[in-house]
Amino acid sequence: MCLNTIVPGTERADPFTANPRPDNLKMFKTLLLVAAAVVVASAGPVEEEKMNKAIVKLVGDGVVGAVTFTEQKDGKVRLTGTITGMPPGEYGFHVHETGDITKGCGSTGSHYNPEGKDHGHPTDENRHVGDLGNVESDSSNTIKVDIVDHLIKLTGDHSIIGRGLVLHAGKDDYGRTDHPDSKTTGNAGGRAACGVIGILEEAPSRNSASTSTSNIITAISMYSLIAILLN
Ligand SMILES: [Cu+2]
Ligand SMILES: [Zn+2]
Repeated sequence: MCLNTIVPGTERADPFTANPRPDNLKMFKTLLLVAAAVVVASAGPVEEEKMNKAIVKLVGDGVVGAVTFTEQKDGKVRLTGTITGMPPGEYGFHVHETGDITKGCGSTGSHYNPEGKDHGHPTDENRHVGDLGNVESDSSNTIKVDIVDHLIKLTGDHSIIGRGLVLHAGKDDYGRTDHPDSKTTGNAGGRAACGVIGILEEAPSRNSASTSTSNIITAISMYSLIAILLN
């Protein structure tokens, strides 16, 4: 007896080909594809991209302020804030290597310098990561901080989280004078105020970003598979 012989009444009923009404089948296929498309569309990240932020409270003798660090989409970090109590003038502003303020601003170490470079201006190639230049105090003894820097980071290499932010009592010479401290500290004088840079807001980790990417890939694969099966 031939194995291929179909005994009447035992044919497997194919839900598509067995359907006597092709209009219903077409509608069923369309609905299935629409449902799959909805899955693909909803797999994408719907949340607005959240950026990392950090904050530091600066405290000194008669000097007080707060500075917020915000990651920008171009990878740079923007510093904004207000510091009061400094007489009019320009003052060196640096990230120092440690967040140790147990002995006041003096224990925050040197300028944060992971690349072993010389002290410089923020736009110099040869500069410490922590070199943020000078900030200026106005006639009402107020410093409005608004700096965008391309070297300091809030995550990974060059992260300044947990380090110290120091406001000096003198002007930073950007490593451009003959003073013996010019190439190390910018001869910016004493430390007028400082604080430890801490996390304010965290962006979702890279892991969850790659998870949502794999969700999209899975959804698109499923959509393609369903489309192929229905044709
Ligand atoms: Cu400094
Ligand atoms: Zn420096």
